[in-house]
Formats: sequence, C-alpha cells, structure tokens
Amino acid sequence: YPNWYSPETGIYYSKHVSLDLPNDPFLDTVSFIFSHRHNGASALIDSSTGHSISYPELFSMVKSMAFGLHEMGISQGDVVLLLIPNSIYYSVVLLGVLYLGAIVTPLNPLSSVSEIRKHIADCDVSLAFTVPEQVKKLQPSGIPIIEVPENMKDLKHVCFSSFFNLISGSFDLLSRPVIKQEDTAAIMYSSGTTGVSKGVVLTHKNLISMVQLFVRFEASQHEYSSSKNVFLAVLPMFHIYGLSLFAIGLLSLGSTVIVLRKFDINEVIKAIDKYKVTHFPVVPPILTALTKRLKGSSGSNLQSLIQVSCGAAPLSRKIIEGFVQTLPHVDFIQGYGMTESTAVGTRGFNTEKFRNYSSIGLLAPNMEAKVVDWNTGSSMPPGSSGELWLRGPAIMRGYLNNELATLSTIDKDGWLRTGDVVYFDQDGYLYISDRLKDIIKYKGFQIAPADLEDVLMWHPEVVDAAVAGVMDEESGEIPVAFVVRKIGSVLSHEAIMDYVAEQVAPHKKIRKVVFTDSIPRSAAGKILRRQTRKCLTSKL
Ligand code: 4UW
Repeated sequence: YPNWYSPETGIYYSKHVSLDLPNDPFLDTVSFIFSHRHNGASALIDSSTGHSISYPELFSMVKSMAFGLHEMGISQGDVVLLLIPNSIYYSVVLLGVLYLGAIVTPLNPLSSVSEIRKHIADCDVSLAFTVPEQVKKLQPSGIPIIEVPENMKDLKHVCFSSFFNLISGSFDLLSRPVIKQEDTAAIMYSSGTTGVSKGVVLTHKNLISMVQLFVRFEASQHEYSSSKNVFLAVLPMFHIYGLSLFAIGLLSLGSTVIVLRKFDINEVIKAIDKYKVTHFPVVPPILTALTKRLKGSSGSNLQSLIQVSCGAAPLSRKIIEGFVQTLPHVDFIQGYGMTESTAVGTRGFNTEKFRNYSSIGLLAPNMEAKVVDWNTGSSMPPGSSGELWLRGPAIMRGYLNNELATLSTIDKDGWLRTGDVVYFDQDGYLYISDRLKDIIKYKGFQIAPADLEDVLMWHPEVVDAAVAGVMDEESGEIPVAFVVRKIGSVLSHEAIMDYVAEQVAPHKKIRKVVFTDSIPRSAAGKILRRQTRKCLTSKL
C-alpha cells in the first residue's frame, strides 16, 4: 500500500505535506487575515460600476464597522444576519462583525419571509444587514436593520445613512475583546445527511484552517504571485464556497476579487476580458453556460484565464470535455467541500505531465479520510467505494442546539460522515460516485427535502408528501414532489407549485409534481428516500 493509506487503521492521509497552523489559542480570523498585510492593490471591485475598495481601505472600513457596531450595542457573541447579495461590501460587513467577536449568519437574500423568520429565531439574531429591496421581508421580525447600499452612488446619496457612518469613520475599537480560536465565528445552514436544515457552527479555528489549508495552500502550489491573481466572484457569498474564497480567504493573499452581483453569462465574459480575470470558480451550470456561449462565438477566448475550478455538485464528463476543448489553455480542476467542513475537502491537482479532470482531487493538507462500507462499517482500501468520512481542523464544532444531529454526524473520534460515496484511485485521487444523504443540489445550492415536505404538509388538501431530487441536464437536480391529495381534492400540479413557491427562496421551488396514492414509508413512518426517488424518476 502507498504511504498515504494505512491498511491497519483504514485511514487515508493527505499526499500534500502537513502545514503549520497557528497554535496561539487567542487568535481570530480577522487578525489572522490582517497579519498578511497587502498595500496598494484593489481588494474588491464592483464589476458593473468599477467602484473598488483597496486593501488599506478594507482594513480601515472593517475596524470602523466593528467600532460602529459596538457603539450600537452589539457585543461579543451576538449573532448578526447577513441578508445581502454579492457586493464589495460583503466582506466589510462580515469581517467587521468578526473583528468585534460577534457571530455572522449568512442567508440567501431571496429567502421568503417565513424562512427568514425561522432563521432569525433559530440562531437568535440581534441585528441584520440587508439591501433596500429586502428590508420589507425583515421588518416583521422587529430586529434592527442596517441597509447596505448597492453601489457608491447610492452611498453618497444616503451619506447620512448608518452604513456610510459605519464604514467611513476611521475609528477602531478602544480595546478588542479577547477572542479565542475556539469561539464561534459563523453559523451557516445545511441539512447535513438527513432532516431539515440546521445551523452549522463554525469556529475561528475552522475559518483560519480553511484559509490556510484551502486558499493559501493552493496559492502556494503555483508559481505566479497570488497578489496578481484576479478572481471573478459570481458564486454567492452566502454559501460556504463563495464565502470561504471571496469574503475571507482571498483577502489574506492580496488577490483582487471582481464582484458580479448577478450571474449573466455575457457579463461574465465582459468582466473576464475587462479585468483580466485569472481565476474563475464555478458550479456545473455556470461551466455549461460558459462553454455553450464560447462555442457559439468566434470572439473572446479569455486569454487572461489561468484556472477554472468547479464543484458543489456532480459534473458530467461531457461538460468537462466540452470546456477543456474550448479553452485548452486553462487549467481545469474540480474541488469538493461541505458547509460542515468549512469548504475544506479535496482540490484537483494537475501537473504538466498529469492532468486529471474527472477526479475531485487530492485530500487537503492536514485532513484525514476514511472510506466506509455503510453495511458492514469496514474501511475500504484504494479502488473500493464507501461513504467518505473526514477528520481535521476544518470540521465544524457541531449543529446549533442539536446534539442528536451532531452525535449522528460526528463520531466520538471526530470523524464527520459526509453522506457522499467515493473511492480513492491508486494515485490518491478521489472520485465521487453517489450520494447517500437526502440533500438535493439544484445548481450547486442545497435543498433539504424535509424543509419542502414541511411546507407541503401544511396545505389543507395535502394528506402526505415526499420530495426527492431528480436528475436534470441544466440544473443538475430538480426538486420533485410526490403528493397524496385529500379524497375528492382537485388540487392541480400548478397550484401546489405556486403554493410552495410563495413560501421558499426561488432556488427551492418545486419544479414538478407527481400525484400518488401513497408515499413509500418504513414501518416506523420514515420516508424511504431511495424508493421515492426511483418511483418519481420512473413516473416522469
Ligand atoms: N462533486 C459532486 C463535487 C462536489 C459535490 C460538493 O452546500 P454544501 O454544504 O457545500 C458545497 C461546497 C462546495 C465546495 C467547497 C470548496 C471547494 O473548493 C469546492 O471546490 C470547487 C467546492 O457545495 O454541499 C456539500 C455537498 O455538495 C456535494 C456533496 O454531496 C457534498 O457533501 N458536492 N462538491 N465536486 N458533489
């Protein structure tokens, strides 16, 4: 066996050398990032307005923000909701909150009123940042709201607004609170392997490990200087993948992040050409759209691009081949991570001689893995499939106020059950082959079937319901509902879809409905998910 796998223990080790992580127990994410000071370069640029924030400005805005929040009565341990779309101010708000020792909880700004209400109650939010269009949805909650303007023009217009005051004061906290690496920094939401979505508690240690093991490590593997890298941020910063890179990690490298507020393939191409973007992290539907768009035109071949990395959902060989043929000068890799592992997992690793596009890559430094047969519990050697278990410094502390879910996800030895079926090849590259857990991945976004079932079951004419993901060429998977109507009900497919759409964020909408007489359930009443998915797929 190779030296990165121990047949005695069944443990896989990273093929990369181990890295030193800061061992000072009193270290927080912002101090860690700011310890790598970068002067001069632009940290963040708004792709549509060209407005930018330099590194020195970013540092000053973050400190000023922390001071202002403190003056408003926010203190260490308070939870602050970020209900904002991608913006150059996203990291200013996020890092400002963390600098104060408070906790951020990001949420999709398109979430519905009831989703926002649930979220606020679940993690006991004290204050929310949002954009003007979303204020109405937050008002019923009664918590204080700070509006984040969309661009500098608005900012000048509302120059007496609290946001302007918050970021432009050149203030700093008189004394910083004592923040420990073990303290909570962020609460993200994920359904994990089963049930409704839950708060994933990430500590400063988790975030610092992510910056070191994922972002800084990857940059160190390449010859080009990371402060010359220009990243295009299309992926949402409220999701762990975008958050880790754009709002936190890249700022420790001195890279420039070009922020696109909304995905539009023509704007993407324009931005890559205009800002000479070198790195473009994507999810599968964006890769498909990019390939299609480039194939159909004889225009740009995006010469500045060095690397495109893709993840968050399965990617077909056909799409990879199409992309690699269209832009052969670009280094293409896949990556894998989870909210529960602070985005740390695997990253593709190509060399001049060896290019592997279909693998999700090599295990990140300092991380360990097991591949476990879920029937027998035995650990599987290279070449054999099983559930991926992960262990290491980036694994979450647990689910918020949910010991039961935590215990069934992280075992006593610290292994996180990912719910993904994988295998290692003989060179240590990982492949993902199936998913055991309930989540649906729509365009890389998580959807918990249980959340949608909960909504459906409140409908007065629905007797029983189950939701499952069905393969879809454009989006990867779409949520489909299996519904048992009340006897005599003539409720239509559309009425059900509209009913759900009113109550959930747009990406969670039910895309198809199939009526049935009964839902496959176990003797204990649990929905038999595999069977449900099979039934649905065969009926569509
Ligand atoms: N192929 C197939 C993949 C893949 C995948 C994830 O919403 P979450 O909790 O988190 C994410 C994080 C994605 C990510 C983080 C860091 C990174 O470098 C990277 O590289 C491109 C991607 O999506 O969902 C986690 C679940 O999403 C699935 C898998 O089921 C996982 O448990 N997933 N990446 N490359 N499936």
